[in-house]
Amino acid sequence: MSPKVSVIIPAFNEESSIGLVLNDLPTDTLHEIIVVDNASTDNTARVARESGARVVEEKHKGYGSACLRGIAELDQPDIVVFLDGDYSDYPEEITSIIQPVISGEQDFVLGSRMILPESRAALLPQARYGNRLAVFLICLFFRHRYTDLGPFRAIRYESLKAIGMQDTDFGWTVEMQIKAVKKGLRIIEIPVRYRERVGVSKITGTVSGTFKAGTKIIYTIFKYLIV
Ligand SMILES: Nc1nc2c(ncn2[C@@H]2O[C@H](COP(=O)(O)OP(=O)(O)OP(=O)(O)O)[C@@H](O)[C@H]2O)c(=O)[nH]1
Ligand SMILES: [Mg+2]
Repeated sequence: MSPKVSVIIPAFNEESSIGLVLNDLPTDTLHEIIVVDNASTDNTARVARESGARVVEEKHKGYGSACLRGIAELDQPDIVVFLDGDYSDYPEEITSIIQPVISGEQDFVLGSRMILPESRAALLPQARYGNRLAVFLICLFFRHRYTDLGPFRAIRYESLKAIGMQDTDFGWTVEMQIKAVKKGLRIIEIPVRYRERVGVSKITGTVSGTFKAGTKIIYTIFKYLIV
C-alpha cells in the first residue's frame, strides 16, 4: 500500500498563482490537496476549486492559522506536505521531498532554498539575511544546523501531531523546526529550486511584512529557548 500523502496550501489572495501550483502537483499520486483560503478578497477559492483542490475557509488571518485549519481538515494521512500558494516553490519537487519519509529513513524533510545558487538568488536579501540569523540562533540554542526556514516541507503525520503546533502567523515555520529538534525527530534538508513569486509580494517584499515576520521569528526562537 503506498502511503497516503496530503498537501496543505495556505493561500491569501493568490488567484493568479494557485492554479499554476495545483497544475504542477502530481495529483494522481496524492491522497488529498487542501487549499486553505485565508480570508482572500479575490477569486483564490474559485480558481483552486476549479483546479481540483478541496478548499476550506479560515477566517482568522495568518499563515499559521491557515496551516492549523489545514491540519484540522486532514483525512488521516501518513505524510503531510506544506507548500506556498504563490508559485515560488516548484510543486513537482514534492516527489523528492517526500521520498526520505516514504522510505522510512526520516520523519521531517525541509526543502532548502539556500543550497542551490539560483534559488538563493531568488530570495530577497532581507529574507536571506533574516533566515541566516534565525538558523544561526537555532544552531546556537538548539544544536541543530538548518540552512533555511523554507515553506516547502514534509512531515510524518504522527510526528506532526506529536509536536503540537500552535503558532497562528509568521512563527509557524521556525516553531515546527525547533519542536522537531526538541522531539528528537529524524530531520534532513534537501535542496529545492525557488523562484520569484507570482503576484504582489506581501511579506518579504514589504518593509512592514519583513519587520513583522522577522520580529515574530526571533521572538519564537527565544520563546522556545525558555519554555
Ligand atoms: N502574507 C500572508 N500570506 C498568507 C496569509 N495566509 C496565508 N498566506 C499564504 O501563505 C503563503 C506565504 O505567504 P507569502 O506572502 O508568500 O510570504 P513570503 O513568501 O514570506 O513573502 P512574499 O512571497 O514575498 O509575499 C502564501 O501562499 C500566502 O498566500 C496571511 O495572512 N498573510
Ligand atoms: Mg512567498
